Amino acid sequence: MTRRDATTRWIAVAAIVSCWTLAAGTTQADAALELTRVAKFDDPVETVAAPGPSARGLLFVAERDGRVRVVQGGETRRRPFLDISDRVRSADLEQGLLSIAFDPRYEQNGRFYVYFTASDRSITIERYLRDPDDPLHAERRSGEPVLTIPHPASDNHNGGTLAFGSDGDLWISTGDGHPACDPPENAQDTESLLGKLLRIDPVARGYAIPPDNPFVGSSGADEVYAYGLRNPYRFSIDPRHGGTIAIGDVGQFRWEEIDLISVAGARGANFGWDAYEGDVPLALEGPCSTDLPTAPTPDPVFPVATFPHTASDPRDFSGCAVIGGVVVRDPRLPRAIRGRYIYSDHCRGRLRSFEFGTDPPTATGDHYVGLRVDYPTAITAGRRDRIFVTTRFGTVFRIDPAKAGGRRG
Ligand SMILES: [Ca+2]
Ligand SMILES: [Ca+2]
Ligand SMILES: [Ca+2]
Repeated sequence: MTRRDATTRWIAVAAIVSCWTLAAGTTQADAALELTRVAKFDDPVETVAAPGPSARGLLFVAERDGRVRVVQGGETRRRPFLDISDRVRSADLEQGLLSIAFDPRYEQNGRFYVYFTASDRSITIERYLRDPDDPLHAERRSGEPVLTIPHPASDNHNGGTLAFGSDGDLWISTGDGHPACDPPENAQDTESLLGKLLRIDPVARGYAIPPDNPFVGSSGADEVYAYGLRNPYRFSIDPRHGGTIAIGDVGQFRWEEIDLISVAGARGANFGWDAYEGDVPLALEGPCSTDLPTAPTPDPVFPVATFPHTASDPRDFSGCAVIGGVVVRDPRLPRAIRGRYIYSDHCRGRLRSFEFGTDPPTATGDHYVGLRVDYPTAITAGRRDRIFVTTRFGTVFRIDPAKAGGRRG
C-alpha cells in the first residue's frame, strides 16, 4: 500500500473515522454479519490456512517484522512457526514480511513460500520446509532463495501478495519501486519485474517458467503475466469460472482501484499505470505530467471499481489505500453476500462488497456490508472458505453469521 503517500493523510483521516461511522446508516448493508475476534498479534499483515490433514485446525499469521505465528484451537502458540526477523527489513510500514503461501502439495512436500523485503530492500521470495516431525514448526535452516527482485530506490511500493492459483503456479504482485510517478517507467517496462503480476512454477530449487506465460519467446521478462500496476498490495484468485483475478492497486493522488479480470484475460494485460491512475490519464493529475510513459499505452485494462481519496459528497466512500479482498464463498454466510467480492480501505476500514461479472468484467451494487475494523491489512479466505480480516494494530477477525454478542462496525 502507499503508506508514504498515505501518511500525510493519516492523522486527519483517523480523526474523522468516527464521523464516517455515523454515516453508516445512510448506506445499504448486508444484514446478519459480524466479526469474531480470532487472536491478537504484533503488526499482522496476513492470515492463511495450509492444505492437508497435518495443518487441519491451524491458522498461520504473518507478522510484519518477520515471524509467522500459528494458531491452534484458538490459542496462539508461543513459539513462532517461522522466525526470519533478522533477515527482514521492516523499518517502513510498507516493508516487512508481507505474505506467505502454502504449496498445494504442502502435505506431501512441506513447502511454503514467504514474501519479504530484505535488508537491501530487495523483494525476496524464499521457500521453507515444515519440520517433518512437527506441523507446528518450520525448519528455519531449510530456507532456499526462489526469486530476488532489486528494489533499491524506495522503501515503499513493494507490492506484497503471494498466492497459488488452481494452475499450481505461484503468483506474485510487485510494486513499481518508487514513491511517486514511477520515474523509470518500471510498471510499463515488461522487462522489469516491478509493477507486475508475476507467475512462476516453483520447483525443488528455484523456479521454472510456465510455458504459456505471455512474454515467453518474445521481448519482456518471462516471469511477467500482467503489467502496468502501481502498488498491488493485495490480490486474490477466485478459482471458479476458470479463475478470476482481483487486484487492489493502491493509487497515488486521487483514485484507489480494483482490477478484476479472468486468468485468461489477464495474460499479457496492461493495467495502465503510470499512464492512468484509475480511469484518469495521469497527465491530467499535475505532479506527474512531466514523468509519463513515452510510448502510447494501447488498450489498458481499466478498473471495475474505483474510489477517491476525497469524496465530493462526504457520504460517499473514500479512502487512502485499497485493501483487495476475496470472493465470499463461505456457505454459512447469508446468501445476500455469497459470491460477492469483499474489500476495504486501509484508513477507513469499512468492509464493502460488489457483485461481479466476468465476461466482461463488471462490478455492480457496490455497498458497505455493515462491518468496520481499524486499519485492515488483508482480507483472506481460509479453510472451508472462512474469511479473515487482519488488522494493523493486532487483531485478526473472522467474518461470521450474526449472532447475539458479536461485534458490528
Ligand atoms: Ca513515470
Ligand atoms: Ca521473454
Ligand atoms: Ca490501473
